Amino acid sequence: EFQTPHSFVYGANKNSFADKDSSYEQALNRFRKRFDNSSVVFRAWNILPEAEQGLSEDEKENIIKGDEYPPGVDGTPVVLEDTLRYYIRQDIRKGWREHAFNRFVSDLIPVNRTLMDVREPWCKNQTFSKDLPKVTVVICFYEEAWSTLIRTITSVLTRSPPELLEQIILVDDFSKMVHLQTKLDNYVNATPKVKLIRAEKRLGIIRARLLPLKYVTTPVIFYLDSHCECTKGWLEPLLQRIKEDPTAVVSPVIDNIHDTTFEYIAQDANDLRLGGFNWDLRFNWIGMPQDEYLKRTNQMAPLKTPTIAGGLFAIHKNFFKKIGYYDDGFEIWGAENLELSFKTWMCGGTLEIIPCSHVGHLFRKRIPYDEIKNSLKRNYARLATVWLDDYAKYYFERAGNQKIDFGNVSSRIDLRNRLNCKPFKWYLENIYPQLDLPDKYAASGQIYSASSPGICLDAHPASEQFHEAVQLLPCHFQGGNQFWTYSRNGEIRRDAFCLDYILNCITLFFCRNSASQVWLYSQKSQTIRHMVTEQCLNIAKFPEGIKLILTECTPSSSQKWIMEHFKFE
Ligand code: LR7
Ligand code: MN
Repeated sequence: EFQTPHSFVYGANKNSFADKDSSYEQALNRFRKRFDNSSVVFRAWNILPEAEQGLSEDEKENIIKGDEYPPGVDGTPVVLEDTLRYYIRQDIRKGWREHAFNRFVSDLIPVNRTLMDVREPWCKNQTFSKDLPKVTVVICFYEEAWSTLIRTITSVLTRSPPELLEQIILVDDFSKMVHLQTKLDNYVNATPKVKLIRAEKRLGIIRARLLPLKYVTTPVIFYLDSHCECTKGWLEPLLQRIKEDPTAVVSPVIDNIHDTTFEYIAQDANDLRLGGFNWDLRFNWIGMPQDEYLKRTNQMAPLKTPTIAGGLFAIHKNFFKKIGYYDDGFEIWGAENLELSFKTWMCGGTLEIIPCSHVGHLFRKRIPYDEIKNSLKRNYARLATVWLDDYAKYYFERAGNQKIDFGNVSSRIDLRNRLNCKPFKWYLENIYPQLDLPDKYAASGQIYSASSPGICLDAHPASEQFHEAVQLLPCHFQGGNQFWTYSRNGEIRRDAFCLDYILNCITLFFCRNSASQVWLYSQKSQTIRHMVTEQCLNIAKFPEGIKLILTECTPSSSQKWIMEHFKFE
């Protein structure tokens, strides 16, 4: 079996690039010119395995060092040559399969790669108290790749003021991958400030986060995902804010580490994203309300946010305890971020994003845990039952009102009562007024064919390839991609996306107040007529199956639709 040479990449590059390189800026510019802003990964690499046999370790390292600058330096993207050898292509595929990101590319990038200082100039002159509270950084991981994990740890160690960083506690959530066993023990033993706790069985991210609490000796805890990179100055502004107000739960600006090229892509400082959610209780990014934005006089000031993504935040140990940590009935993944967000606001704290603190996170397009499907519904049901009051019905309606066993939540309800937390109505009115209530819609639920009952309109939320057509699929009664609302101005929508007709394709696209997104439903004729084309939604039979098309309106039964919960004006 061919052994991938990843391990020498670390050897070769371990100390090859340091922040303090004096000619660094110049070097970087040369580098950029040469590679047109991206680094084509070494040809030397591609030939290495054949040469390998006769080479000493030193010589191997030199081949890799042969290139002036290591790939991914300064957060630049790494683009692979397209003529890679078969075994390398295999290896790339394996990385995607196991981690849902390009592990091969990650493995080429030094674990101590440099990043650009992405902060706005006004952040760089900020002054901090002399006696900021110390922090413990907790990183939970499950089957994480070696290079992403070590790069996360390295970025914390090298970019945190040593006097503020007490320790990093790694929590292994019962991973099986070989590199996370002895090799990791050895790394931890050799690395000051880094501790490792191993779960004895798979706990899921939420319970894994609770595991190290008894070892935390500092006032502040910072939770971090296992595939992140902290940038210069990330820590101080977070600690400063918690020192000022220990009930503030604070998140850095979360930048993107590209899943394919590992490019570090910072958020637009003039349009920072806040956290929101929809009635399916999924987290989403929302824009800053315009009036808030205009009111801002100090661009370093914290931004109040309705929710946080959940993976990267700092919290005072005592406040975390006061609000009852997390619901430890949450399994594997999800819902804990909204629980923390709701109860922070409702039980006396504030939730904020700190514009001067930037941390990159590797966003994945797919969640690589098969187990989450069932646990997610359970988690959401617990969350809705404990925190949403009467509004829980919107979640359950959206989830198809399925009966599911979500365990006992009485201790969580007790907690809420004991803390005397505010009602969810208060939260919605004061903290997240942007969120629409489904009640204001003329219909909500499934849209199904009146002539072939059991056939529903089904669509993925628009993605990069927005031309994915809306499909006709068997109704599954679970909400999800078959949940629609019909707004009083004729949009058939799901959250921020609207049914649209673009380039002869019936698709989902961002709602944009366009006539092409207006659909007129007549309860009498049961037709859905597209305002611009004056044609009707119709089921057409093709050899491959049935498709949704627009045709001239006729009384044909294939044009008859039923909108669930349709209400008269
Ligand atoms: O069973 C598990 N045990 C774990 O320890 C499953 C996962 N994990 C670890 C995993 O290795 C990772 O470090 O938990 C962390 C989060 O899981 P990811 O990275 O696979 O998922 P994610 O980045 O989509 O997770 C987001 O949503 C989660 C819901 O439970 C958590 O709140 C994550 O912390 C959160 N991540 C972020 O907020 C980073 C910004 C992304 C966004 C949006
Ligand atoms: Mn993550």
